[in-house]
Amino acid sequence: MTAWRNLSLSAQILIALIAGLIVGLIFNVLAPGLPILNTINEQVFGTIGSLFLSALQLLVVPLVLVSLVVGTTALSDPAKLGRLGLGTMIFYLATTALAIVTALIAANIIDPGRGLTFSPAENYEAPVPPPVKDVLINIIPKNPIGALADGNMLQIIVFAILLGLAMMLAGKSGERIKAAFEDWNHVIMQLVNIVMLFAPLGVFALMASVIARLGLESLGSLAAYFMTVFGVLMIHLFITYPLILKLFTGLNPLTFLQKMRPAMLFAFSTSSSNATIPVNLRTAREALGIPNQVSSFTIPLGATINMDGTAIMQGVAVIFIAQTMGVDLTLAQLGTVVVMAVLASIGTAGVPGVGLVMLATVLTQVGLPVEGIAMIIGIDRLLDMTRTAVNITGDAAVSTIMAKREGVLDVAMYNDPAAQVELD
Ligand code: DAS
Repeated sequence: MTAWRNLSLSAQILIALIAGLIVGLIFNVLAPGLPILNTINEQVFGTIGSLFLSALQLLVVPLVLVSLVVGTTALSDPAKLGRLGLGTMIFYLATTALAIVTALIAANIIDPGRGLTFSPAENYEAPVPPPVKDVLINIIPKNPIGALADGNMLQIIVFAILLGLAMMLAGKSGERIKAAFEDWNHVIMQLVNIVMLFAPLGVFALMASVIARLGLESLGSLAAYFMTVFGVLMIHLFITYPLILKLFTGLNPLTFLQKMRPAMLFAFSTSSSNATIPVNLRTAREALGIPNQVSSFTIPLGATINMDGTAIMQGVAVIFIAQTMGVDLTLAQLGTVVVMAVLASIGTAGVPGVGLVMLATVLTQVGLPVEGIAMIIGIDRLLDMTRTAVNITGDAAVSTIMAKREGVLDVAMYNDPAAQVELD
């Protein structure tokens, strides 16, 4: 037991994933001759998996409300709304939107969910999407408490943003409430960590349950999903970021990627943008030539509002889950996915697994059942490590662009191969 406890959460989840695959395959092969296995699968694995998915959903409303209020107050802080602040936010939101559009296009071309039929309940009915007019009219909640109770995510997001803006206009009272929300945000992050402690058990049960039900062919679709997300993450990392760096700074983007390696590795190992802030700050100041006056604002802000890698996973996951349920998302629904992923990433702090919690938000908004997460949760940790590395690289790329545009980038240091960060 102590050996297990000494393992990192990523290692525990990886072992749970492999165990779930093996047990699921055994059940899938033996169940026809041993019907009792179906009962065990549904009653035991199904129940544990549903409990874990419910725990993930439990986090969504408090996480979105609190982290978005905190995110909005940070964004609307007058001191930060100068040219640097506005420029940084525009670049962060634009790169995230570009990331998810790339993901949606790639997923629609590759069709990773093709051939896999997954329905959370036998009598699953694909929801009829509300017309765009209704979505827009209903975006402002008549009753914010009702929006929270119903988990109406777009209305919660609008309410959180308005509340955050109001706090910035409310002087001392706003300051006190903002401080309270910042405390709540810290508590909610601990709640995410508590739920993540059960991730190995949840991943094992969900993988065993899905593989027992869907068999080997589902592994093909899961591999297609994994490779689609991974492929778009690589496009964003090695094509999109170098292109925007070259376009907006004229600097050699290969130098940037080479100097980002320690921070990328740290983010990959921790699956946490927040934990990587110190390393990313050191990389900005000691290797990329970004002065403290810029990096001390752009890097922590990016760790919170800029999650390009997460948006990529959410874009592919929504298309994958819709495909396995035979749902063709309309253009309006795809637009909602882009808006939801960009808005949802604004407040969400960078801690392990938070992208999957936010995926529940996006799925709910386009009428897809959260149970679809059961198919992809097993391999999500591997993708979380990769997308966190992409998230923090995006933060450093925009920071480099902003420092160059402000005319304060130390170009000599940027081009100096000896200027590196060594992870001690
Ligand atoms: N692990 C999150 C981060 O730290 C990303 C995610 O969960 O998608 O950026």
